[in-house]
Amino acid sequence: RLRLLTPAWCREQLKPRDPSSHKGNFGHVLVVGGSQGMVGAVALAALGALRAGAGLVTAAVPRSLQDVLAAKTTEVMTRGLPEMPGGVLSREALPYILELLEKCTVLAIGPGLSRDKTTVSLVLELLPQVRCPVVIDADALNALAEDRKYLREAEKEAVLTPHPGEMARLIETTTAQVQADRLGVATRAAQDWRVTVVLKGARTIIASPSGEAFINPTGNPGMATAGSGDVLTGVVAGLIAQGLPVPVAAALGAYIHGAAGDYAARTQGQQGLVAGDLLNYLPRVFRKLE
Ligand code: NPW
Ligand code: AMP
Ligand code: MG
Repeated sequence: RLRLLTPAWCREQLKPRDPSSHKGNFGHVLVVGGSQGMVGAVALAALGALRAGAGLVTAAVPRSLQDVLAAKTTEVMTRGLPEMPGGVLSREALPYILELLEKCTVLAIGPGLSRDKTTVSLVLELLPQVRCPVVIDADALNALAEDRKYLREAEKEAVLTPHPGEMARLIETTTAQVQADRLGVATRAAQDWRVTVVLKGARTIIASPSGEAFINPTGNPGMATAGSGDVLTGVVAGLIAQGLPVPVAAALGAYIHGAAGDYAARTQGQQGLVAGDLLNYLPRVFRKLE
């Protein structure tokens, strides 16, 4: 059951906005990520969620990064969390994140978190307690690669968005092995762990726990640039926030993210494309699908 994503399919998934709707109708995304030197990843994810139409976005980062994040993301609400020396999240952040989640529709976790040991243990302790859908990316995936209990055992509504290197860590193999059987790797992981898997890279594969898989035709090598994936994480979370089923949001998000990259490449070329450009082109993609 492999389908090619098409504009027609994407159009069917997006509903017009009720004229009397308000921001509370479009969900609240919580982004948890960041560490000293990687606050940009959180900014890109948070703005990606807003550009995908989320009603509200809160981004929570180590306390020392909060002001910089706020300055970079005008429309995003920011929170500073307990941190360790070195500007990484400490385990004391756990109750604060759980409290923030009470008001949120979806959690996106991982961009820029770092692979610090304490942060890894925070992620591993947090995930089994999350009751809303969750988009797991970047260093949150690397945390799961150190302890797969959550993937094996937990009841969850989750999207994993690994690039081939992250997927290789998760299944203890090499990037080359992942690339040699992208469809097989993605579909097996989705079924084994009962999650939606977005295996990124040229021709992204989206595999759902039910055994359905999509292949994404959009995107270009101009998107092989720092922060591209962080934008995707936000877009998928933003679509989930608006009530789309998790596998649909994952597939639609991958298509739209790639299409934004294609717009950017058409007007500015591939070479100079940066992840922030994807944010600027997202509205055009949505308009074309409206
Ligand atoms: P190789 O070498 O080919 O075996 P890492 P990261 C592979 C944050 N960022 N096709 C490839 O492996 C992130 O959010 C922050 C094939 C490559 O060497 C994370 O938290 C930014 N292989 C953190 O940085 C902007 C592929 O994976 C290795 C592949 C680390 O994330 C940047 C690299 O993966 C960044 O987003 C493909 N398509 N793609 C910021 N401004 O704050 C990847 N690989 O070691 O997990 O490092 O992805 O940079
Ligand atoms: P990350 O490595 O997490 O920053 O994610 C990179 C993003 O850019 C993913 O969404 C990839 O699918 C996309 N991307 C990277 N290289 C290509 C490529 N050659 N063709 C299409 N999309 C790409
Ligand atoms: Mg990434």
